[in-house]
Amino acid sequence: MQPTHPMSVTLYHWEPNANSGKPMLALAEKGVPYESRYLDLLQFDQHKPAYLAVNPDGTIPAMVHGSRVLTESTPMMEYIDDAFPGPALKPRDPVARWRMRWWMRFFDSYFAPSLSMIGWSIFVGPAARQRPAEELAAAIDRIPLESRRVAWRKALFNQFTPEELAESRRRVLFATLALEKHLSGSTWIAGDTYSLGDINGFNLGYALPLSIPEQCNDIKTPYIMEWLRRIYERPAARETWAKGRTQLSSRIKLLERNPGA
Ligand SMILES: N[C@@H](CCC(=O)N[C@@H](CS)C(=O)NCC(=O)O)C(=O)O
Repeated sequence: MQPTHPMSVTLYHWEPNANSGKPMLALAEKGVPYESRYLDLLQFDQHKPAYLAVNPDGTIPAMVHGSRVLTESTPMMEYIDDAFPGPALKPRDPVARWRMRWWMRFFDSYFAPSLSMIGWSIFVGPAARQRPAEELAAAIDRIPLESRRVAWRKALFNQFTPEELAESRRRVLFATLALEKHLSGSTWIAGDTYSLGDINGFNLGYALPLSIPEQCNDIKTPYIMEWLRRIYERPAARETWAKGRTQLSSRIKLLERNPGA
């Protein structure tokens, strides 16, 4: 498809998952065509010179719109909503907008770091750990941000402490219960309208029923389950998750109402 906007959009991303999935789904909801540049996080593509020339922090996602480079997935989603035509992804009502941003702050600063620590300890670390130790040490040395170097070192060398992991699990459970309570009285994160808050929460939580099956399921969290399924049924979500290449994003199939149908 030819770009229909005056300035073309290129998105550097990994799987439709967590931070990468946020602008992917927001662009799809707005109907904005974009050039997709897939970076394999497990191959450390995000620390290679070609990408550091785009985002010197070596983190994904990054979006290039014309000559402008945008980073940070949540403000990037706000930019996408403001800069392009298409359906509004922010409610007009100030209270609903505040609520959307309240939840995005909670997702980004509390829920996501805890869930991410668990994901890095059980998926990213073991998946990337297959290579020789010297190669991994050299890969870590090339990471520009100190905070990401620490995360990688812990994941690759299995250094998350039992206390850290227990605290993350406690936070994930607390946040899941808070979300269930909220959705029991609200169709969408911001109220009556689908918004960036839903896009943010979906990217974070679409696989919760697999990550914490005892606590997130049709009996214990029926409102979360229904909310996840409603988002997955949106054409933009189908289109976005079809871009996934690994088992990470294919976990989304657990949201099919009629598996195998
Ligand atoms: N706050 C940033 C976080 C970006 C970030 O850390 N992304 C992760 C992937 S979800 C990443 O790039 N990890 C690669 C690495 O640490 O090497 C955002 O929301 O965009």
